[in-house]
Amino acid sequence: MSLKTKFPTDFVWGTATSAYQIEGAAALDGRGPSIWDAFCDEAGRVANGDSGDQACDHYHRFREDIALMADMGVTAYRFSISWPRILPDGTNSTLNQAGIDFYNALIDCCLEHGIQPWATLYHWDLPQALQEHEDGWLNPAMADRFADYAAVCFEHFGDRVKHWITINEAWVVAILGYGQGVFAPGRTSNVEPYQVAHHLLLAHAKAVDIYRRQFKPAQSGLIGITNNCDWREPKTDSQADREAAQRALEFFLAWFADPIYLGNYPDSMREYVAERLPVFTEAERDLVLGSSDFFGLNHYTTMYASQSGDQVQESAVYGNGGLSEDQQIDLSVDPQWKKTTMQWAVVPWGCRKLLHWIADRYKNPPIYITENGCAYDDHPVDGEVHDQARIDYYAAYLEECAHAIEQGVDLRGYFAWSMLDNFEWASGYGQRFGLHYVNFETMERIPKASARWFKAQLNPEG
Ligand code: GBH
Repeated sequence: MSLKTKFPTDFVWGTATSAYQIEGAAALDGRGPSIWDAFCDEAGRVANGDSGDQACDHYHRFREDIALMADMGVTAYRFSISWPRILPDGTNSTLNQAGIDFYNALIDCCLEHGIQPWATLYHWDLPQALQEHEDGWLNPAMADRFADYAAVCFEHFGDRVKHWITINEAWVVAILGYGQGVFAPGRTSNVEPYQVAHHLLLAHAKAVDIYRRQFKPAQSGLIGITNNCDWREPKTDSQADREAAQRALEFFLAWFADPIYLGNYPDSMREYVAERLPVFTEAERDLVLGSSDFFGLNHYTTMYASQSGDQVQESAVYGNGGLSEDQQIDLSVDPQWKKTTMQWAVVPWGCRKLLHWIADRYKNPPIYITENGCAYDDHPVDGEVHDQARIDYYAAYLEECAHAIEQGVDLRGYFAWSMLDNFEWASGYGQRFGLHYVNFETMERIPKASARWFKAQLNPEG
């Protein structure tokens, strides 16, 4: 029996990418630099000195890539729009027509193949001019800059794009960009992440407000935000560890989802972060509350959480799940768990538990998993890539998704990360998440065994 039969017939099946990770053509056709171009230029920031200058050259090869998606049988493609390709200096004083043309062609190509375009407006590539001259996401004015840019996208693409995602993973921007400093713009602080997060939430909400008032009446699409969350399992059955795991999830996901679904930051954060946590004005609260038509979720892995002792634990790869001293939490993994090359543990049941946690806390919202996937050390052997571990990962995670749906969770779609091997941020090209292998010298694409497996699941009749 194919996997597809375990899901509702209108379930959305897709793959996902993001602009800076695949497009390349960084200096072409009027694109302005982003904070990731600048970050890659700083010595020691990205493994191997890699950058997204060429990436997968998707800018020139999108037709081939979309044909590969169509061949898999997916019905949706989640991509992101590069803000500096549309507005090179970040402001709408200069519109880059070549950028508009590119996304028009991309969107049309999707539709010609029967693939619904799901567009993310911000997947971390802030125009460098806004960072340099306006202090980026530390500046509350970024929310208006973002809303202006979003409106340009709605105006040009909203006749065909019916699913919008405002911000990808505000947690990553705040924590990895401003807390741990391992992502652009590379700052380390225990105050700035909370300010940046506040501004990202307001940016999201302003864009949604504009969409709903000015565009939705004619375009009638849906708009939401995508947050990321790894599952946190209590390390022991003790009351302290159960509270620790709950608190860890609140600092991870409820940080962003509570204001949108419940109207404020979680109590635990207000208590533990205290005066460093911004306070919503009444007008802000009203703007943010109810500002997502669906619950976008990126999920990859699971860790145990326990109440921290005196020693704050050192990081795994991207660190300890946030500012752990603020949470008073220690994280660990079971040595039995398999790991991907990112060192992230493969724990399929964590995905089901997280889906239930969201359904319980937010009154069963419609959820789309907008990213789930894994990196392995893939290489072609006689022209084929045998990534059985990736097939096992997807099969097991999707099995847990099917269970969650059976048990009443309103999960409506699933996007595999990623369509292609690509520029994996601070890891450069050293981590391969793709369903398709990319030879970064020749730019040749090879569907991995996992892509063929997906195809078989999605086309049970062959
Ligand atoms: C996503 O972020 C991004 O949206 C995407 O661009 C990226 O390519 C993809 O994932 C793969 O990285 O070190 O064990 O504590 C992922 C967010 C946050 C997920 C940190 C894993 C750390 C696990 N990640 N989390 S651990």
